[in-house]
Amino acid sequence: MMRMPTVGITCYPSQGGSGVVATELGLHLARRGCEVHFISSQLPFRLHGYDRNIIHHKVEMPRYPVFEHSPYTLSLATAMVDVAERYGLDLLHVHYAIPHAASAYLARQMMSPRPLPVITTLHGTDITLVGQEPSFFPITRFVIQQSDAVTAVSRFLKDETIRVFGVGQEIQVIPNFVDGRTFRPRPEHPLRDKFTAGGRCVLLHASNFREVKNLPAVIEVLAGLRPEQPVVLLLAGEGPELARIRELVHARGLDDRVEFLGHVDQLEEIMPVADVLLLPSWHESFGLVALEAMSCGVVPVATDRGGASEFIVDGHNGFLRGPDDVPGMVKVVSELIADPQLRSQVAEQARRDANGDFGVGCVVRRYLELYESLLPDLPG
Ligand code: GMT
Repeated sequence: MMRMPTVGITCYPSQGGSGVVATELGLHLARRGCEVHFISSQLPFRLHGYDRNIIHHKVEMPRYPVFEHSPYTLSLATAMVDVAERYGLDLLHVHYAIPHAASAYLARQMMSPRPLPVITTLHGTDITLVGQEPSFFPITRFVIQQSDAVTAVSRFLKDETIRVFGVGQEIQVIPNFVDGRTFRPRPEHPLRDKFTAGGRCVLLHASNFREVKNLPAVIEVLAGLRPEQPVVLLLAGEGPELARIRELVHARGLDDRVEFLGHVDQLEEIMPVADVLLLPSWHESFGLVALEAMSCGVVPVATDRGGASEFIVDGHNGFLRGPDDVPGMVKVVSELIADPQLRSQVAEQARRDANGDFGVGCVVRRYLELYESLLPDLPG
């Protein structure tokens, strides 16, 4: 029997979907017997505690007076080679193309002739926004073409990658996943009483507060509800839009209906308190937070632009609306507030669907199969 591969994983360590997916994948691979080496600028934020199969390697970035900016991409490539040599990595799996796939390409060249297959997982804005900047476009295309395998988190993202970059090689769709034991309904949640006082329905938005998340629409949905509808909106996260959104909440006279929670490290601790998740982004290549909400039995009302429609079936396990269709979102949320039976019916379906094809077991197996296909000679 083949031994389990020794895997190097690189991701952004700060809050963001791609770092969450990479870290959770690493944790689950380690549980299945892989030795996993995280190589990144900081400890990924969901990686805490000791695991005998996981080692984190911090990328050192020397300061030098000549450098205006320390060349992280080069330091990362050097760290990848160092870890590959010291621990006998079988492959590198990088999450988010820029600059991680470029560093991995360099590392593979430096290791040659010893093979070090590179898998690049595309997450979203690396293709839909950043990668299309003229200064990044050619190198993004190049590193995608040079990867030994490329995966995308949705069919939408795969199609976008082919359309925008005109790349010809195979891109495998391996969707994001959720662990139903961590993200689960908690009807007896100690915070529920605090937020549901007076029979209030709890709406939640959780993100990194960037423009693409379309936060003004979240506030306008709340403003569009009738004053007598009992509701509270929880806003979890922080980012560049936060100050503007605080002002908007105040200007719309909604201070007493909104709670700013700040950065929440472990979303699973607050998510089950909510009834409805609002995610009206201008686009989402996947929308992991909506899947996590579904697993907690929270009804998603999400953007119809991007990959969320690959796991949300409108009216069945959640709702899809255009990012500028505020009246449409208000209508759906009003119906959910007024009809607890509809809410629980959709929520139950959401929980079931999130833990089927998008459950951690199914998806981690698919990554392992991909690794094995690239390592036919892995010794026993
Ligand atoms: O936009 C974010 O929230 C962060 C970003 C990232 O790469 O860290 O998220 C992207 O990757 C997530 C994980 O695959 C997806 O669930 C998000 O939909 C995607 N964001 C966008 O496409 C805007």
